[in-house]
Amino acid sequence: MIKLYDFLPCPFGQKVRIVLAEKSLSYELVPVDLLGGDQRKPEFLRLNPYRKVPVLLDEETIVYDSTIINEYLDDEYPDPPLLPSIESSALRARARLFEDFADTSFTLQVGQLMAESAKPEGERDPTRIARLRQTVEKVLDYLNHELSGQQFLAVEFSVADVGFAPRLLVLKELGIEAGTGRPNVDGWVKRLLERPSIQNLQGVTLEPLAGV
Ligand SMILES: N[C@@H](CCC(=O)N[C@@H](CS)C(=O)NCC(=O)O)C(=O)O
Repeated sequence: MIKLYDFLPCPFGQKVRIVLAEKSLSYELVPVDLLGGDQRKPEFLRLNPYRKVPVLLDEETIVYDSTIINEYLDDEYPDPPLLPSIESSALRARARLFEDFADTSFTLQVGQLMAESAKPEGERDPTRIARLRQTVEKVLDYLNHELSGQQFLAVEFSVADVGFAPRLLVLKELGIEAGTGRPNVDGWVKRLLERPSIQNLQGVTLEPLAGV
């Protein structure tokens, strides 16, 4: 039985839960209370010395970091595949580049915007909010360009799309209309929302891990 150590609002854990659902893999969810400091307990540090969720335990195999977990799941449970075929190295690289780009240039920035927007009015920094909003809008413009003529970022649905899904789901609540003026993003988001793995994702909320 697979175990997933996770904190439901974590967007990186959400990436892994989308992949587990896409592959119809059953698993036990082991909650890690990040707000209560569970990640610093010795028993958790034995699983992940970096003190972060998600961590996947598959029999004897321990894997951490959402990107590496999702690649492990695709290697170990290849059906349905969530990376382009092994013959298409260039397309596999494109999927990996977009997954990395989602983590480093979108998810974190949306998280910062969530954190800043959640502050009481007097403590909020409107300049920072405007800057973060502009960054997110620029990423959406770029995605709109890259999605031209294709349904998903690497032709078929893949880990690249999974990488963006968790934070795409909160944009509306932050007042950002991803699809407005971006027809390719609009179609893409609609296609993502048709997938039960994304529709039924738990923990999609602006609170309480607003800063991550
Ligand atoms: N690169 C990691 C990032 C994981 C991460 O940042 N997890 C956050 C929660 S969303 C965490 O566990 N934070 C705990 C801490 O920093 O104390 C991944 O993709 O899994």
